[in-house]
Amino acid sequence: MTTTKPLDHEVILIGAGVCGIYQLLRLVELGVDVTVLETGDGPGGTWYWNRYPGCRFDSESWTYGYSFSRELLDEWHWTEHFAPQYETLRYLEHVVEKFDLRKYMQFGQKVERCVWDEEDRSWTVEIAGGRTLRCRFLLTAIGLLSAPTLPAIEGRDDFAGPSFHTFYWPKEGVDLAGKRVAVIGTGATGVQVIGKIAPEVASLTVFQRRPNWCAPLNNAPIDTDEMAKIRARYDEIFAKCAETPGAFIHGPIDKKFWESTPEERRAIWEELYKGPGFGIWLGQFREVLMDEEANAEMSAFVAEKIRERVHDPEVAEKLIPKDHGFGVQRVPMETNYYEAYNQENVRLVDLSETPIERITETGIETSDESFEFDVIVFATGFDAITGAFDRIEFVGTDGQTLKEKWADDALIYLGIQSHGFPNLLVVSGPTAGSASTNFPRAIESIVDWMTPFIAHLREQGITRVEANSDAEREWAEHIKELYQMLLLRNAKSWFTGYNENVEGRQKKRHLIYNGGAPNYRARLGEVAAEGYAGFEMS
Ligand code: NA7
Repeated sequence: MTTTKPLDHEVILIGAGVCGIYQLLRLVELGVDVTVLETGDGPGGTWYWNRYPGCRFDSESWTYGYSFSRELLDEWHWTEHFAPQYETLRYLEHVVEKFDLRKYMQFGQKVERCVWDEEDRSWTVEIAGGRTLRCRFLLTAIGLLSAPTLPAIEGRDDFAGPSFHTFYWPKEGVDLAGKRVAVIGTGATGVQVIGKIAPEVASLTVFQRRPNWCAPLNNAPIDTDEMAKIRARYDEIFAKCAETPGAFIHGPIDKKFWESTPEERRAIWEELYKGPGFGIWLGQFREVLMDEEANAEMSAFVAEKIRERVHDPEVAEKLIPKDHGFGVQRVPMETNYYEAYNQENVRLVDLSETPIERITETGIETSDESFEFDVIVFATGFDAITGAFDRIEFVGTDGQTLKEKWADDALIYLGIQSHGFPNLLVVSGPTAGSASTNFPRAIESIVDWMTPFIAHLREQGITRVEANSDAEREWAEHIKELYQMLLLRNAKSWFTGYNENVEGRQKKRHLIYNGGAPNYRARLGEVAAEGYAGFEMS
């Protein structure tokens, strides 16, 4: 099959975030003619967009950087164990400059529609503004949490002052000092914002629909000596991340929950609560995330902590989740979050008692009160994982769109390719190993698989590759089974693709690979060893 219309590029890669940057680098090394289309005005993806106060890693910084270059590891100094957004953005910009990748990137290019041309075995990519580009293979690195969602509250656009979703926090910054601020939403983002801005604003009113189980981040600075020690341990650090299910430095302990005494369990949790990052969530007994009873005991421990930290018992009770246990939704890591509620200028409004009725020109009205604000912050989350795909119209064989195909659940073999969408390769998306893990670690695994796969296609002169529908169905079954192992299957959160603000997303879906990063990696390896089983190539 020959292409009758000229191709602009062999590969178009959408997205210049953590995933796109590394995939680009490897394609350039391979000698592929590739261009990157990115909506933002610079690289960085998540770390380019989310500029809200308090935005920072929940992964240890030194586990989040790319591992492929010793030189890069040796020259970069993370200043904190959990780096703030601006430092991470600087890091990613540094990677782009160091490896001279900017010349392959086109910024301010919002992809709106991608259409498969069966005759030519190519994709036509339509960019906002009317430009189109054609390529043989289309790769997406469009982010897992890059489609922010605003709540459908009456009068949302009536507010006269500044109001924005945290994802679109103004680049030039917002001076909140002395302002009356509302924050709607208490997920990982809201919790970071609240802890950070509470001390500087005149008043902060938090509108909470459902509380989350939050735990202390326990961040600390890294000085030159400590950074040198971390550098010396990089091999050991990445080896540890390679063996844990979440690809974090924290993995489940060997001790069995039911073989330890309540006192022993408590002592372990006490230590973890004082320790850094996700240790309290992912570095403990496996059973806590799998067994209702074990989970209830752990939840009671964390509830006690909340009661200790929040002075007003009524407020403390409102901050303790009653509809789900610890760790079955994403655990927001906090700094000063619970203490913020002890400040005179901070107030919690429980929307389960007094729901928001409307947003007005001057503030927010609940069922029993009218509030005036200078700024309203929406920390209301994302149309997670598939949202970014839904916002681009991908038209595959027979005119079917990906959005239509994924209306009920995401069907995509290995999280890499969806049947009916030949030559469309997803580097980061639903059901792959990246969504539930320390992102760069999982991304490196996928890119290190994807790159030889593309090399194979080129070497063999393959111009069309499509995932087999049987392989796709089996993978979907496997993904569903993996959900059954974990309590998170019951959660109404982005882990199950649930979002009240998006039409049709009030139903649980299976968007995450819950089998652990090592198993996902092993599966990719087997598929490659079997000559890319499950992919039809011609
Ligand atoms: P999340 O974790 O999805 O949190 C969104 C929050 O917004 C959550 O507390 C929601 O309450 C709340 N929300 C959503 N819609 C409304 C309305 N209409 N009214 C009131 N409150 C609402 O998103 P985040 O940005 O915090 O975190 C996403 C990920 O980013 C995080 O996991 C990290 O990996 C990074 P709900 O719980 O649905 O009742």
